[in-house]
Formats: sequence, structure tokens, C-alpha cells
Amino acid sequence: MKRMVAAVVLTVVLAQAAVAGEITVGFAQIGAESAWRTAETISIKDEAEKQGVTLIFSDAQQKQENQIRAIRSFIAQGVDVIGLAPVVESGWDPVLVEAREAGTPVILVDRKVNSDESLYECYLGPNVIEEGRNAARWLAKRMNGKATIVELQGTVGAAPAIERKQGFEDILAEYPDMRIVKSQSGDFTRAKGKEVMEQWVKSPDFSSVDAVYAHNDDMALGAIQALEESGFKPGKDIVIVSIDGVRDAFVAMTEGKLNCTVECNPLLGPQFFSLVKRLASGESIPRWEESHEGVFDETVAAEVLPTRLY
Ligand code: GYE
Repeated sequence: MKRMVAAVVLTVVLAQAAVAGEITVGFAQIGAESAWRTAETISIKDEAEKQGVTLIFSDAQQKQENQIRAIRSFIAQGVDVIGLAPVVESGWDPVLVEAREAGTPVILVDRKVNSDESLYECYLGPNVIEEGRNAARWLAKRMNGKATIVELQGTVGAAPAIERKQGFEDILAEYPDMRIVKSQSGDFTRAKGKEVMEQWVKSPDFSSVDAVYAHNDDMALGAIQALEESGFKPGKDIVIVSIDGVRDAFVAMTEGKLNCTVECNPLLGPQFFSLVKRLASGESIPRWEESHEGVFDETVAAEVLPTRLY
């Protein structure tokens, strides 16, 4: 009952905002851990300007407590809608309840939370499990169903780290000769991807490894550097597949150092503000607004590179 009342109040407030043409959005961004994230931030900021929406932007430097603080301050400032890219999946209930009680709708952007669905309006982002599956499908084909894999996971507890692992393993279950022998978090950053790979190459059993799966391009690019510094030929004696599709990944593919990237589109600004405006004019929005993406490997990298926007 309480929720129904809150929903009504919210629609009225938002409808007034739409009439007056004044919409204020608070966006709780994770940080700038990857090229992907930077591209998303630019897309959000550019689109806010284009749409004449006032944007209060917060960079949490990858800390959940900073994101929670930002959301509380957005609520206190009376923003119309909150955008949240949640660094990890759990621990959001109290602050999401506060937002609901204040009648401030929350749109999740590019990562999910494990809170009850009633605590947010919509998830805008990709089918992350499918990205993991696509990475594994590509690798299975390339390796003829036989591979000794090391996996660089994203941020511990982050939805795309959990789901990219799950999706990849879903497909691996169909290939008994493909197995992951080492798996560790590189926190979605180039520096940590490099650091983890530097440790791995030192272990005596690394000689059997013939494939790397990285949950994002930045970690793959860091790993490539570490492999090169240790005398390996990444992309040749070790096949590398990652996720995102950032420009540097395409460059690495044209240089023969990366073999495949599964696209994850960060240019979510237009879709995000379209959802905001639809909410503001009292329209209902879908629970999941899916972003669309493809898979690109080294055979098409040179041709596709000039068209990449991030
Ligand atoms: O793949 C990674 C970023 O949440 C889908 O976060 C996003 C991921 C993206 O840091 O590069």
C-alpha cells in the first residue's frame, strides 16, 4: 500500500517537472577504472547537455560507500531521477529504500543489484551472461574445443564479474577438454590485469596455458603487456578473448596481440535520458532496457576499427 502511494506521488512530481521543462538527474558513477567506463561517463554528460537536463554527477572512485553517500545527497537535493551504476551487486537495500521513501526513482545503469525489483525502476544495460557465453563460444571454436584457460575476473562482487564468469562456464560445460586452471580478479583495470598475469607467468604450470579470458579489455591489455615482457607472444602462442570492444582492443587485434573482443556498449547516454524523460512524462518504462552488441575478432578488426566510437 505504502508503495502504491509513493508511486502516485512520484508521478505527479515528475509530471510537474516535465511541464516546467526542468529535470534534474543525479548520476552515481563507479569511477574511471576502464576505458569503457570513461566512454560511458562522456556519453551520459554529453547527452544531459543535449537534452537540457541538469546533471549532478558523482565519481565514487570505485567505492560503494561513496556511491551510497552520493545517492543520499541526490535525495536531499530533491533530484527527479537517480542513475546508479552499482560497483557491486549487494548492500544496496537501505539506500534504495530511502530513495523509494523519498519518491525518487532509480535507474540502474550497466550493472545489476541483488535487491528486490521493487526498489528500482529499471535496469539499462546488456545481457552480461550472454557476453560471457559469446566469449566462450568464440574460444571453443577457435581452440577446437580444447584449451587450458586462465581467467581474469572483474571487480569482486560486481554483477558483470559474476555473470561473465557464469556465462562462460555455462558454455564450457559442453566442452570437457576446455578448463579454467587459474582465475583471479584484476578489478577491471589494466594495472591489476598486468599485475595478476605477472604473477601467473612465474608459476611452473603456466607452460600448459594456451588461452586467456578477461572480463574486460583493459585487463586483457594489461595481461598482454605482462606476457610480452616475459617473452610470450600474446595472440599467437596464447589466444586472448575479452569483453567491451574499446578502441585499444581493436588496435591490439590489428597488431595480432588480442584475438577477439565481445562488444559491450557503453554509449548509454541517449537510452538513459530517454528513460528519464519517459518517467518524467508519466509513461511506464520497461524493467529491462537492453543495450545491443556484437562480437568482433581479428579477422574484421582492421575494417571495423575506424568506425569505433569509444
Ligand atoms: O565491462 C568494464 C567496466 O559494468 C559492464 O564495467 C560494465 C563493466 C565493463 O569497468 O570495463
